[in-house]
Amino acid sequence: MSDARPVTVDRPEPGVAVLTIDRPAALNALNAAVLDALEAAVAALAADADLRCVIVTGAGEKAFVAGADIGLMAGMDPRAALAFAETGHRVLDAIEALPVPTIAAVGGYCLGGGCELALACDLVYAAENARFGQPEVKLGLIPGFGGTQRLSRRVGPMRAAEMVLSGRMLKADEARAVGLCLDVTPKGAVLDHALAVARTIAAMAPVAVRAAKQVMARGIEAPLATAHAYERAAFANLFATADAAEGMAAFVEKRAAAFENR
Ligand code: DAK
Repeated sequence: MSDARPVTVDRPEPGVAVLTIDRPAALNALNAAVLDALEAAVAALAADADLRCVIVTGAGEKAFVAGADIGLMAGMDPRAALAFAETGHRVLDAIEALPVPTIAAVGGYCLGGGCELALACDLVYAAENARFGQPEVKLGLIPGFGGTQRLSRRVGPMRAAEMVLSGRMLKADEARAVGLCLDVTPKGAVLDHALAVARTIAAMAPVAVRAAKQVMARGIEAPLATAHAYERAAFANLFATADAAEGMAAFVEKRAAAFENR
């Protein structure tokens, strides 16, 4: 609950980690302590071979994350702001680069740096009280943690422009309609929903899930022919893994597969 431990890491079930931004008194706003704690937690998760899926969420029902900490930013000069933006980019890039799937479980406000945090995750689910937005222009700012770029890629340039230029907040249903989130759950139920998806992912062949994530992430930034080459190579490489042999053998033998992550 306290700023002394602004990010908690739980392991509710094997292979699944839940990262909780835990600063509810400030609607989980991202200050330096939160970003540092997030960076350390993500670095530890990146090195965990037993990990299958990561969920990112915010403490309390009122907010996922209401943005970067405005009080902190109010005292910054351009140099400090650049350092802050670089830290934010580094942390969100590290989340995006995690080798396993990441899921944002969004309840309440998901604004500014919070929306950017959700955008760094592979999947986003929202409770019906979720509100998504990039309201930085109201403060005389623009998104500083990747929002001007990741948002366009996820929802298309015109919808992103509308959000970034007007600061308008989207309710959960509208966010789903534009592709900013997937399913919308009742209030308070989004973490359980994310856990169910994480459980499903965790039951799949780990080597395949990691390969699929990597190929999709690299491919989207590459020309199509290059991206197809990534896919062919990764597909072929899986035939050298025990898990692919096991998965196909289990299907042929009509039994459940027992994957070993190798
Ligand atoms: N930062 C700091 N504190 C925040 C906060 C935030 N983003 N959002 C809320 N809080 C704090 C409030 O100050 C309040 O604290 P106390 O007064 O109780 O001490 C507490 O959380 C509860 O908030 P409210 O009392 O305001 O709650 P309401 O239900 O009335 O309103 C709200 C909820 C989400 C509509 C409202 O709090 C709000 O408008 N918050 C600000 C939302 C926002 O503008 N978010 C975007 C932040 S800007 C960059 C790097 C990064 C960025 C930009 C540039 N560079 C370095 C270039 C990113 C920018 C952002 O994310």
